[in-house]
Amino acid sequence: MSQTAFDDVRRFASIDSTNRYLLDEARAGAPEGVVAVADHQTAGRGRLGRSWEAPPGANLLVSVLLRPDLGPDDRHLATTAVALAAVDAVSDTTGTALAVKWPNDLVDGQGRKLAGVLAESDLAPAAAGGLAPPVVVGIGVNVAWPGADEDLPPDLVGRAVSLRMLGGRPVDRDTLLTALLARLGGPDGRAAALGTAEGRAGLARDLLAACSTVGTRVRVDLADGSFEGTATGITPEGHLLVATDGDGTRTVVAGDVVHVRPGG
Ligand code: BT5
Repeated sequence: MSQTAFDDVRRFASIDSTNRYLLDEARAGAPEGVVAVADHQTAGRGRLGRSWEAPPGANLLVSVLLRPDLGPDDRHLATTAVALAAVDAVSDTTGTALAVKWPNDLVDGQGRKLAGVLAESDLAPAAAGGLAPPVVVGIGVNVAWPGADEDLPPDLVGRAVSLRMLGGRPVDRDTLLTALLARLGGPDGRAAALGTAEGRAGLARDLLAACSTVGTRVRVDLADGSFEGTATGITPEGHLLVATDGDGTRTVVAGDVVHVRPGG
């Protein structure tokens, strides 16, 4: 079982993207457990070419390098592991309870996004022999920015929130990072759970328990079309089950999703 410590923390005042940095390190043979954290990203990435906004010095911007023993169907659980570690870390440090909006957002009780998770893998044969393929999982957590709705670009007003706006116990970025890495690493951490069938089942169970999407009406936008229905559950691999209007239950795979929005 993996007992990675996540204690090789590399800090950057400014970098294009901590995910990009760790993917390059992974291609050069870096082991599981390297962490990259930045005060500022000049090209912070979201999914599908979208961007991640954060002014310098305000928020937690961090990526971790995993080399989990996961099949292609289970890969979404790497995102889940980091998302759940972050939910726990935010609760530990601020007392604030968050939910997971499937597939990759942490949201408050009003559905406003407090954090986003981006997993990127490189399935090419490892540069250094014998290493499992890397999955770099990055998370941006809004700690101090936005301070209020007025700070946000118009398209994010009412859709984004920060720990500062939520007003729990004040927390600094380093304290939150330490809590996150503690929840992720070690024998009982979320990363170790990726390595066993029992651990993966536990991640899927905990995702279901934390997930604000299940039980709601959703519109699922895929690259080749959209459909509506009611989200009814999460599979053991972390996929979303949606009872469609007239087309039975569909299993939605995170990698195929452009958006999951509230349905009509
Ligand atoms: C995500 O993508 O939510 C994944 C974000 C991952 C960011 C981390 S930071 C460290 C690491 N290094 C990187 O380069 N990235 C990772 P997605 O689901 O595609 O959401 C992106 C969308 O969220 C944008 O198009 C905006 O609408 C919105 N958004 C951007 N910045 C935001 C913020 N600070 N808070 C809330 N929403 C934001």
